[in-house]
Amino acid sequence: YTDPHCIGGRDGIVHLFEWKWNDIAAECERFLGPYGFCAVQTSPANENRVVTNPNRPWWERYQPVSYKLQTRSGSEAEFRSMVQRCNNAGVRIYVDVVLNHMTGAGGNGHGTAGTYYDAGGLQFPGVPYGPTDFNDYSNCNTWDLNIHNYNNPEEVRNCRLVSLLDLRMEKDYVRQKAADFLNHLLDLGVAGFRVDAAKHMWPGDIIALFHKVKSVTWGGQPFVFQEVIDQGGEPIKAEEYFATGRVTNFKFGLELARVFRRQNAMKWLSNFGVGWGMWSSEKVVNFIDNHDNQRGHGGGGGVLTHWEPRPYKLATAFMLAHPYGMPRVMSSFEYNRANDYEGPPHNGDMSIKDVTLSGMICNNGWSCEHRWSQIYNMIAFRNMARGTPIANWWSGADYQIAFSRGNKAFIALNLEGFEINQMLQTGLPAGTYCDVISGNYENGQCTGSSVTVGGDGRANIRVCSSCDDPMVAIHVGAKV
Ligand code: AAO
Repeated sequence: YTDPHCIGGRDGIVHLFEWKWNDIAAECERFLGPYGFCAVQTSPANENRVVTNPNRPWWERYQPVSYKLQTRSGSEAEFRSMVQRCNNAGVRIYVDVVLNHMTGAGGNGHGTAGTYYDAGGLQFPGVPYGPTDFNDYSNCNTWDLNIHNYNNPEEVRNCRLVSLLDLRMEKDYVRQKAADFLNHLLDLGVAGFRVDAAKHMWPGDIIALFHKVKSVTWGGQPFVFQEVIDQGGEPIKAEEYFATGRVTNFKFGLELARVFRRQNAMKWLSNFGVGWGMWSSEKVVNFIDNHDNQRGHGGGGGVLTHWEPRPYKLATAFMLAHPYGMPRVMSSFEYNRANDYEGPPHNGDMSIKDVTLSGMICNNGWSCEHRWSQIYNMIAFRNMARGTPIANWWSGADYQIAFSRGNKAFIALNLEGFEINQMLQTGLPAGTYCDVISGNYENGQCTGSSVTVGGDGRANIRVCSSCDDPMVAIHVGAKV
């Protein structure tokens, strides 16, 4: 379950948070395929509760009503077409799947596909699930059936996460319904899954569930990365989930936030990865921020986000330049930061707004960090550097580092109050290379600055200090 099924040496996921299926399909064709992204993580695809208080928060998508593929992102037909168009563009689709629970407790109504549910009576006829399909006082011992103590693994797995009705995944019937849902997505051509709230399911139940799950249409197990928030300090460990794939590495963004906020010297990054107490490279999906912690949910606080563009771009560039793990780039929408619930840009009828473009820039309230040149150019850097180790590590001062990826790519980053102006070994063949941070490589030319590497692999590397993007990155795919 750890193979991401990337096509053609690509690496790198972009989470197109709350995007509509038609917009994702277009983005695969016009941008993600040409710029070398491996895959898209989508928002949950199955029917969810329509929450009106607050009005249509982003988090309503984490309250399943059924496994019908009809949400504010689009219909099953649109989903199917997206998967086909993205696969044809060489871009894989990973779906965020919510298997741990159904809606929050209490109330009834109709979901985004019009299916009736009664959360008070534990009835979800669209699946169907009934009262015996949920955990209850027989195995959850808290007074209100909610999780209160993360130091008690039984409670975390058998009780309700923020009152969300907790499915009894020990039942074969429940596993089968979840597996049927995943198999349907696989039939439509998806390559993998982000498993929401995996920490709240027993590892053994997830293994049994995946025994019922088929291969991807072109063969091989689906790619699985499980959301397990393990930042140390709790008894549930991410490694309990390795049998069914990778885990989301929540240590990664926290550590890099400290470095790029100048709270921990950049030079210590020389052994970043396993050397920093993180899991092995093929077991992690890494990210600077995610849809929860960028707005204070899910262990939020402390991470860098697009609201702090300067350190955010540095941290993202470091993530993409570094060989450790599989990286995921967040692509956000703008919202009022006082309202952590605020949903995606919407029209008067609460339908989600289209993603529109002016050149490379997204409009209509979509932030599109993945279209920032400093980020997409580093995706190309990463693809070029694939399979090569870190070499030529240099650190001048506490907050000045440089390294190469074999003889394919080289990056230097500076957070000191003075420039880097230094002859450094880049590892690259002689030639002139575009700095892909200050500009692009277009029609054989650099639109930004360039770096000239001599026959001995050395180059005069200059990195500004008080500028917007104090880093320089070059690679063999952008040689003039
Ligand atoms: C909404 C309302 C609720 C209401 C509920 C039901 O907000 O008030 O009760 O509906 O009506 C999202 C939103 C929720 C929303 C939910 C359903 O974030 O606000 O609830 O949709 O609509 C835990 C889980 C983790 C989860 C995270 C949010 O372990 O799985 O909470 N993330 C996923 C999704 C997320 C989604 C769901 C799950 C549910 O990504 O978008 O929720 O499908 C500790 C624990 C973590 C725990 C956090 C948060 O973290 O370790 O496991 O995450 O607490 O409670 C330090 C520690 C760190 C700790 C952190 C915070 O940083 O190092 O470990 O402090 O204490």
